[in-house]
Amino acid sequence: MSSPELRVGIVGAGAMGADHAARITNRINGARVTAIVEPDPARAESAASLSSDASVFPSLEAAADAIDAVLIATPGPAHEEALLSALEAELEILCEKPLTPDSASSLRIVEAEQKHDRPHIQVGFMRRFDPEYVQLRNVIASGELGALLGLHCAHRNRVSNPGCVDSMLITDSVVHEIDTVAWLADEPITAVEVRHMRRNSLAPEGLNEPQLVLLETASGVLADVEMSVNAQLGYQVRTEAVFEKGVAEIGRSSGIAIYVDGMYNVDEHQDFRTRFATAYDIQVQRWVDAAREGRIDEQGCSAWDGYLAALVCEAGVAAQATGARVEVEKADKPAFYN
Ligand code: ISE
Repeated sequence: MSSPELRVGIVGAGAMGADHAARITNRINGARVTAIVEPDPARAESAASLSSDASVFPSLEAAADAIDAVLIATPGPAHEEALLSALEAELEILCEKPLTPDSASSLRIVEAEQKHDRPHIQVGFMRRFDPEYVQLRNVIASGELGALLGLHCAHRNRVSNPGCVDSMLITDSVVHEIDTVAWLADEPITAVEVRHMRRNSLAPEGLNEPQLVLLETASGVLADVEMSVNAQLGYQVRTEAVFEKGVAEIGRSSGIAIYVDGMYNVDEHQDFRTRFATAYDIQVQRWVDAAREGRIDEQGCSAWDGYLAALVCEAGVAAQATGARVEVEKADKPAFYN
């Protein structure tokens, strides 16, 4: 049976936290934002003003009486502290990707979670809720096109974020393909290799990209990911899946099409918040529905899957540095996550 409306605290009110505050207030049923925990007073007030029920608190502990659940949207390095304190308070948790920035801290989270009666953490890999990704996963699982052989993925950002360095192409961006490839193929990624394309001279000095990342799964499905963070053209995320009997494609530009002056123009996204707006909405709604029933959503990314993604990222960063194929450290899934 569902509990009354879920009172959600948002930790971290930067762009993503504010986006989620507006989403929960305007589009999600069964939840309201009651607390904002954010050290920057202007950001905190601005996010709190989006909901008539929200107050600003100096810490998660201080907000404890006002919330049943927490949405963590701080930068990755602050996730561990927030996750541990939310677990301690037995809150339901949606944590923006990545779970934490490295596998050692992710393992600490997984160990702390297992001290509870059931999983409480969902990691915000929102592509699992994108309708086209879901359709593709169903096609793969149905076997109607035969076995899945490989995937061609393109992940293009318009311009890189300030401070972006090579390793972040893996840990901040390809981490999405790392989660979705394992989820689509329904098996773990076992090895990673990274090559560099000819360098884009429009990338900031020192950034060596685009990169071509090869993800290999346990049964030999090979996913090639073109990762460009200065693609200029807008924001694109596309996947072509190659099967024994055919090919499936998702992520085509689908904005308004204009035919004029001998040209055919289709609107393109500029940012992941619009490209994946529907996926974010569905993800948060399903998280809320599950949390009100005292469980995590089975389609979402568990803390265990978040830990596996951290292990693959580490192999990826090592592969970037060496140019060699790097195997991913094996990890046996605890029964707690079955
Ligand atoms: C950003 O943090 C995201 O998560 C986006 O989905 C991704 O496309 C982008 O590369 C990241 O910087």
